[in-house]
Amino acid sequence: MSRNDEIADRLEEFADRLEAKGVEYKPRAYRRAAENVRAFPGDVAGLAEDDGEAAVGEIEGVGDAISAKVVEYVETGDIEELEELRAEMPVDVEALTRVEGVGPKTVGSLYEALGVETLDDLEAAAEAGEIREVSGFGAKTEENILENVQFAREATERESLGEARPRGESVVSYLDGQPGVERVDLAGSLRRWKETIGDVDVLVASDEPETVIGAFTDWPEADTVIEAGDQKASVRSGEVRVDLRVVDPAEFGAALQYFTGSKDHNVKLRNVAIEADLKMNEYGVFDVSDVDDPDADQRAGERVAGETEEGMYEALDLPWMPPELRENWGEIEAAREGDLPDLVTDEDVRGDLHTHTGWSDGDHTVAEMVAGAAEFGHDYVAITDHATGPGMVGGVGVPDDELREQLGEVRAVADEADIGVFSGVEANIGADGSISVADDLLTELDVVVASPHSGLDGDGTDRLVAAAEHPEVDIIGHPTGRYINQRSGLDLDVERLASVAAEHDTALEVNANPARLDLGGGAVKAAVEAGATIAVDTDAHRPESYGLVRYGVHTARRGWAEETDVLNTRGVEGLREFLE
Ligand code: DGT
Ligand code: CA
Ligand code: CA
Ligand code: ZN
Repeated sequence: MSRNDEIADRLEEFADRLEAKGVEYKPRAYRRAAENVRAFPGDVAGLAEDDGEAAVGEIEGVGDAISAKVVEYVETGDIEELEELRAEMPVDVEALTRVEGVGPKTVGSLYEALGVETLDDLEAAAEAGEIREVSGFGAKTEENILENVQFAREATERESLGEARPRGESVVSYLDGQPGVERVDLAGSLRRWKETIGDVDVLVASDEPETVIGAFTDWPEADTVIEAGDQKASVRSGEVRVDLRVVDPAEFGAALQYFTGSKDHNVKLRNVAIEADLKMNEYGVFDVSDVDDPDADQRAGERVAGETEEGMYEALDLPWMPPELRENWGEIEAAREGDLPDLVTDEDVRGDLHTHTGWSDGDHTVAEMVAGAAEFGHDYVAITDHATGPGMVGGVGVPDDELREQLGEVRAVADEADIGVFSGVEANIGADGSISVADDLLTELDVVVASPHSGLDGDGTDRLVAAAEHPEVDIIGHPTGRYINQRSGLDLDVERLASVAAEHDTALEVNANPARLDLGGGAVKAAVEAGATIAVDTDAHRPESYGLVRYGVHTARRGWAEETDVLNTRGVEGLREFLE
């Protein structure tokens, strides 16, 4: 988490706590300030340190009162008024509001009526039937809470990949080049690009563990040192726990393999080793055929591998496999058969087929979004602003007549652009699977993304199947509508959806925004197996977001997608063929 995110989180907490108390208007101001601080291109904390309140107050949406609080936070590490609010109503507002349907106002009411402070309290109150007795609440709310509380509990314990990945990369680049560091790499779920991360695991190969541990605990982004030993240490950086292990360079490959996991992958591999009279662990692979008691010593037997990860797999007669595959979803069997997929890479992606401009809820013009795509290195981009329809509240959606007007602008930009520019729309999929844009307009547009934006619970298969069958729909956008750690989205029979999509030449999206990653890895695997084409798109609302595509690519890799499975690895001509 960047320092901007950290400040924004505090401002959002402020807003939540004010709202829980029933304060009007002010929460909106804090939320708006939080949003602008989060999106601010510079370092707000640095600005506060160097130039003080006045400079912070220059940020859009940040008034005098809030800029003073930002400066106070940067200087002291907390905000007195916020601490008072916490003392006044000692609720875990962040955890509680993670329960779908529970907002700050609900938190306030349940605290006043029942003394609910934590997720455990909330669950207990719902189970006891106490919530339906509170005025303004009903049995439905209570059921909803019981259904969603576990999801929220897990969410509070795990960070999103989008938060954790930059932290992990930052610590790796910091350690790389520190004295004594021979090799450094990420391990764990972060190296596997899992969509949520329990903690960040980092491995260093070194003969000077003390020096390395010292450098690690001095990492400027480390807020607190949780523990520091001879070979390992843990720090907290923002919301993320970072675990470092320092290992003997001769055993780095073994440690990297072991600590990358997943646990299920490792368990399966260890059995493969045992069958071959080998012992595999975090120190290496050892031939134990002449050893009486292989368990007596971790390094018993003759070392066959350990220095490199490739060597570890080779010792088992297996090819090295990309970390994204290591979930025991069949990769070891596939490796034995020589059937591992040749995974799509970041470099394979040639364009983005889902982007927004100021015509809907983006911040930029068509020309700016196109220029951004070109600068990112794309060969083409599709402009797909929101249509009106179910789920488009607050005037975000663009009515059909304005979309027609926009089409003129997109075509004009396309004439001037150095890259391919496709006109498009992001239509809404209604509860009955209907598409929220007139057919004759859809026909005129190059790319039609159709996405669910409302009614995002229960089973969505029929709805999305209907949309995938629509002759003008090219891509189903963020199919489940989930928000990582916030809402689980629609349940889908992915296999059925994917086979219909394949039949109708409709692609299924991997929305690369790390708040979504939708479809996720497991669903991509089912979709690809059923023959569907995948589109990896960022849903960019500003040019800086094109870079998020890597989160989508690695999610597609977790789903075994190859270059040929992904629509936007094609060149302009290949893409046109698919769209027609
Ligand atoms: P996370 O942190 O919950 O997102 O997931 P991981 O996979 O990063 O798990 P973590 O941090 O507990 O441990 C890192 C890796 O170390 C894990 O992927 C596999 C390995 N590992 C940890 N504990 C065990 C274990 O008890 N058995 C085996 N075979 N491997 C383990
Ligand atoms: Ca981990
Ligand atoms: Ca760990
Ligand atoms: Zn979108």
